[in-house]
Amino acid sequence: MTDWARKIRDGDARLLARAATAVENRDPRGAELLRDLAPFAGHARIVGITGPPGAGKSTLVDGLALALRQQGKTVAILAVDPSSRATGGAILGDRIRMQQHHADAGIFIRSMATRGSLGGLARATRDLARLMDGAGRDYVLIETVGVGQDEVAIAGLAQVTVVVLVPGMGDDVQAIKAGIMEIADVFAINKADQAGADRVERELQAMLSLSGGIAPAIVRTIATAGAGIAELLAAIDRAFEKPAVRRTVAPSLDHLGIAVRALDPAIAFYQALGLTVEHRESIAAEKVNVAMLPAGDSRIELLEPSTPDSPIAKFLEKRGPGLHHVALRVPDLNAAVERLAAAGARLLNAPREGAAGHTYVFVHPASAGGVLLELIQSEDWH
Ligand SMILES: Nc1nc2c(ncn2[C@@H]2O[C@H](COP(=O)(O)OP(=O)(O)O)[C@@H](O)[C@H]2O)c(=O)[nH]1
Ligand SMILES: [Mg+2]
Repeated sequence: MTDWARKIRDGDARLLARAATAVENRDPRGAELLRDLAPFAGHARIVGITGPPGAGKSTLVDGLALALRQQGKTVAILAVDPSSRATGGAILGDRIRMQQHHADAGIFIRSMATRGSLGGLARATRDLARLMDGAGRDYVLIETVGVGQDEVAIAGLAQVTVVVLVPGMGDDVQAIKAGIMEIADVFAINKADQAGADRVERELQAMLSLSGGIAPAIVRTIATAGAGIAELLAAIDRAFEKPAVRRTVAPSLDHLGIAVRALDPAIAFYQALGLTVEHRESIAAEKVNVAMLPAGDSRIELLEPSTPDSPIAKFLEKRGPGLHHVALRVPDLNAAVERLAAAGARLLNAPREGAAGHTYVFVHPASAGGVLLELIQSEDWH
């Protein structure tokens, strides 16, 4: 782990801000940091707050952040506003609130309005959420304008999503239904101080009664007065207790293992492409020499047999050089193994500990689409 990653784990907020910029700018050091912090993923509660412009999302997020701070929780706020892409600057409201929270290192705020394409914005948001999670923030609040499909994709990063509605939306409730109603775990009817809150709630109830399934909570709030914030936070936390909630981050590609007859020429090839060797090692127990080359968020692992009876030598004999295995990092290896076993997959070993302090299992190619699959979980990954 780099010094940078260690300091961020220790809670250095200034470094975290610099790291966020590196990640947003897709600086290679940002990618390296995300890899270093990957073992700590899965801690944060990632909450999406979405709804039409002006609904009071930012005000609600501020209220939630303050309530969480009173509970001693650390918070990261990521405000995504694709609609103000053209303005070229931070969102005014967000700039004001950045000043308001400035003195509190327990609240990290980053607003993103001008990151080019929506795809880029979605990616930056995802990476920043991973950074905040890896850095140990207890809650990551992602504020997005819920209008189109891409915004829904950004909201899809969240484990629990709050959809903010306001009085006077009338038929808009129907319009919003198309995209974001399905993803709501909690509805906040904000601006409940204004006339029409009853009507929005009735329409919402009517719509939800038609849809079946587990009814999302509905909470009325007056964000500007701080009313209903505690109830909203309680509803969010309750949503995390539902079994259906994606409590854990989705698996990510840790590395691709490529069997080669000789390391050096293979390394030379990938170096010519611009990759660099992160480390080389000989693993006597597995009769293999390996070189790890980071590529973006994942890595290429070159494997060379170190003895004639090495499993890699056998692989080369049978299949020739090429893709040997795919390694996915999973947040909870035991849970993954349970699910796979229940699905009838062929596991090649019980979870066991590797040299680098991680646990892993191999899944037979017959179950994994023809390629050997390695599932990895880091020691300190909860
Ligand atoms: N009357 C009333 N105004 C509110 C409430 N919540 C937010 N506002 C105001 O609505 C405007 C938009 O709020 P903002 O949080 O920036 O909305 P966002 O665009 O959804 O982030 C601001 O002027 C807020 O002061 C509320 O509960 N009641
Ligand atoms: Mg806002």
